[in-house]
Amino acid sequence: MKKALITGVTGQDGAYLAEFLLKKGYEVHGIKRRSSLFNTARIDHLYEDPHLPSPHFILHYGDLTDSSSLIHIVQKVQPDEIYNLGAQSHVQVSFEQPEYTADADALGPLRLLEAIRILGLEKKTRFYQASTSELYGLVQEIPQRETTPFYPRSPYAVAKMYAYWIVVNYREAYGMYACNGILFNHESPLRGETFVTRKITRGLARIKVGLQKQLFLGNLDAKRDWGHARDYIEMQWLMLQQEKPQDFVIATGEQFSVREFVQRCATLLELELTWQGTGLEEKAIDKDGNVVVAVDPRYFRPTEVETLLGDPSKAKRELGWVPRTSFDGLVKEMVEADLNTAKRDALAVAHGFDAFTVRET
Ligand code: NDP
Ligand code: GDR
Repeated sequence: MKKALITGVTGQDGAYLAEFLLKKGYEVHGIKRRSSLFNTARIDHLYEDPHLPSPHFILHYGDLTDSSSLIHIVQKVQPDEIYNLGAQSHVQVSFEQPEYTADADALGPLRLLEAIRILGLEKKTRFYQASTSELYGLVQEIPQRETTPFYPRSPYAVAKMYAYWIVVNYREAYGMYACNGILFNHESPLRGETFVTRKITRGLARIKVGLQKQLFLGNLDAKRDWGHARDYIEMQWLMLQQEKPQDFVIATGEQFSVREFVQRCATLLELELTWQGTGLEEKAIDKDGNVVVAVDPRYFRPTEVETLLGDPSKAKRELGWVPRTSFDGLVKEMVEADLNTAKRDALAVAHGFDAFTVRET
């Protein structure tokens, strides 16, 4: 039985990947951080009683900023594959916590690669690094492919650029099987509530059932190449099953603006929005004249990535990978999931209970 170790197992991709690998028959180990509240909601359905004779899903406490915890875990697990999905993954937050972001996102992967080396596992353990389209930042070519030059535009992207190159360097220097998946934005009902897609599906669903009045957003003109996380994690696994390690762009090849994402969700929810004004004054108004979506400069970034569009042809050509979920399919799945939750919360409120709320970021 193959063993996989996933950092960031409590995140969106970690949850999908853990489930995927368990179905493939792997023994899956995940690293979770100590937190004062439970942080395993996305993987609770995979939980196995550790008292059972041979559990297939095992969690370990650790942190990407703590080498000793990583070395201990890698030594104990002796994984065939490590998927480094853990990161401070919010671009805007990285402007507020640049040093921590560099520690977790740049030095974290270095610590894992060193753990593999220190333990003499270079020939056994294959390594996947969650690289990102944010590396392209101020884009130098449209669409972006594996050979497009990088121009990172945030502390997050700069940290991920170090990670990208240290993976390439360890592959070349020590012959390690280590790859970068340069993944464009991918979303799902499990997406964190402060990323723009989930913020929109959740916010508009709550507005629909009367739990919230307005949704405040930043740059409505930003364009992204949005895919479904479920499709993208399959590619992470495929990258580690090849004869030779390589880096791949994973994207849909289609892009939409944040405004278009809002509009698609509003249409599904029958909110009948009309757009007015431009720039900071832009708003979307419903048929009763209520301002449903407004712009808040708090959500603008000091340096923005205005447009991203990926070219996944290498992945298609060499791995036979094509994304399965369309943009409309993704939006529909996210809206339906958030509408269900909003209806449940509205029912709780109607019966005098507090509905679960999330602060905006
Ligand atoms: P999430 O933010 O949903 O998950 C991040 C995970 O990393 C969480 O499990 C989090 O733990 C964990 N984590 C954060 N800091 C540390 C730390 N110091 N030590 C150990 N674990 C830590 O991200 P996604 O699942 O969306 O993304 C997965 C990876 O892919 C990330 O590296 C991200 O940067 C990258 N990526 C994501 C893309 C996307 O569109 N989703 C696109 C391209 C790259 P906790 O739950 O405790 O917070
Ligand atoms: P991104 O995702 O920065 O691309 O990083 P995010 O959803 O945060 O932003 C996408 C675009 O939407 C604009 N935007 C807003 N963003 C947020 N979060 N909140 C808002 O209110 C808002 N209004 C407009 C942003 O300015 C941006 O242009 C994600 C993360 O998952 C990274 O970890 C990953 O590497 C990249 O995708 C690929």
